[in-house]
Amino acid sequence: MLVVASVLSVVLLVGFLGSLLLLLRWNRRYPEPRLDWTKVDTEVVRFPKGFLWGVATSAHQVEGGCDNNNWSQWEKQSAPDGTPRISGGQNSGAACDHWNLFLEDLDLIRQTGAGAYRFSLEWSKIEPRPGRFDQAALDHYHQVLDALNDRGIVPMATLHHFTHPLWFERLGAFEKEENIPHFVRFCERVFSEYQGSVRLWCTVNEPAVFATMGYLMGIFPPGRRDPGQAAHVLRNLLLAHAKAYHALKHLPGGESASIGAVKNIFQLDPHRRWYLPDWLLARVGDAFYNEAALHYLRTGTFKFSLPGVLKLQTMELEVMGSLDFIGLNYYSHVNVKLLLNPRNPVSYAARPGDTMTDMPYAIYPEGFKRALHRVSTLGVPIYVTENGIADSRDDRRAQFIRRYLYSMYRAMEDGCDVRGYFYWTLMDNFEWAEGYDMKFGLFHTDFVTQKRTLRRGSRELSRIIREKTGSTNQSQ
Ligand code: GCO
Repeated sequence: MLVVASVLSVVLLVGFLGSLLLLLRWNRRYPEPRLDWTKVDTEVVRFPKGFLWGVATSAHQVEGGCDNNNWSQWEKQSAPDGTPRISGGQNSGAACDHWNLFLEDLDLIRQTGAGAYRFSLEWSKIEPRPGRFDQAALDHYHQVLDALNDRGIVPMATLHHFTHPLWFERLGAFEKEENIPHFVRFCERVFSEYQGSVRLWCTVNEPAVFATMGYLMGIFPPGRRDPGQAAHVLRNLLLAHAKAYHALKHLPGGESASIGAVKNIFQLDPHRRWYLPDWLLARVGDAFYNEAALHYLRTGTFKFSLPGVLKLQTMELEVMGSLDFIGLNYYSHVNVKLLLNPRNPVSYAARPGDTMTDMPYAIYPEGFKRALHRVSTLGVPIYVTENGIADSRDDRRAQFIRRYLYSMYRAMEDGCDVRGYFYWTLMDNFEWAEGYDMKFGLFHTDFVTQKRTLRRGSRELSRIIREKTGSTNQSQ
């Protein structure tokens, strides 16, 4: 009797709170904020002097010759139903041959007007066997850093951007907390090597993407679909970040280095404003994808639960206070809709009328400002470590740049402490499961001749950097 009464009161309470929430938003057409862009003057933007404008890449996506990591193995495999892991059976192969063409590519950065470069150090090349560091690979990145220095380009180095050596993958990678010291040892080695030339360091890239794609959706290696494992991997990656952060801070040069983690934010917004299950679904998805990491970084407590499926709660105080800055990667949001189809219970379809990118998500600049406000709650400076559009026709890129930068400007006006912006990406490259089909580059890459050609739409970024930076009407 008592049980029935408590269940009923919970249902009533949820229903009451749900209706209240929806009533509060009754006058809005959509649950999420939307601007009428026909009324917005994007030319009002101004960015402070010293604002860091950059472009971003990652090793596996551009270097070529990555044949000893978790992705190189994955690219050779097929899914259980026989379909290749990468769209069209492609593999990263020679990629943009950036390993050999980096001098020319760094000249291209200058050509865009940007003055910073976010790139990643390929762990599998530097430490091909546990504890054995490859001098030629270490030397290579010294050459890259020297070339950046010669060109006056500020480096930002990422220590883990989705790839790690095969030996680490075989040990169970970030599935196991006891593997974290391997990552920390790698971080210490490369930090000691390069700290004289690199001030800005990103430990891990997008832990929630890594965990979701690899362990929940099975689209990235190792192709699992296990919510419990996904939650553990997410937590372990963030813990690995914190352990690396403290280890590096204790090394010579650690105090003056600026070390952060990179968080991707994709808002999960309810598709139907009036339908409570969509709100609940959005809430659960957001709890895993966004809030678990932010809460862990803020409080040192990692918690995630799926009623009846899993409950994970741990506390590691070292995670609190492990950020000199937060890197934000922002592209878009998704609208989630609960379907009455047990095989396929969630739809991520965009709203009718949305302008799509070539990836399966819409252009949603309003979300950029929301995401900046959200990561501001961490209380540390922000670098936008990625933002960009896959646009093979190059007919949306210029407007994308204008509107997203307008949103960033508005967030800064509101007080968000944004110190820099890195465009994803310098040139078309290997877009993970999508292979070479997605064209995110400021430069088009011809993968036969390795010729890079500046896209017309990309000039908008250069124009804004040139015309809108360093005016006096900003207090920062
Ligand atoms: C990611 C990575 C990048 C992607 C970029 C475009 O988010 O997956 O950080 O490596 O290429 O985001 O999707």
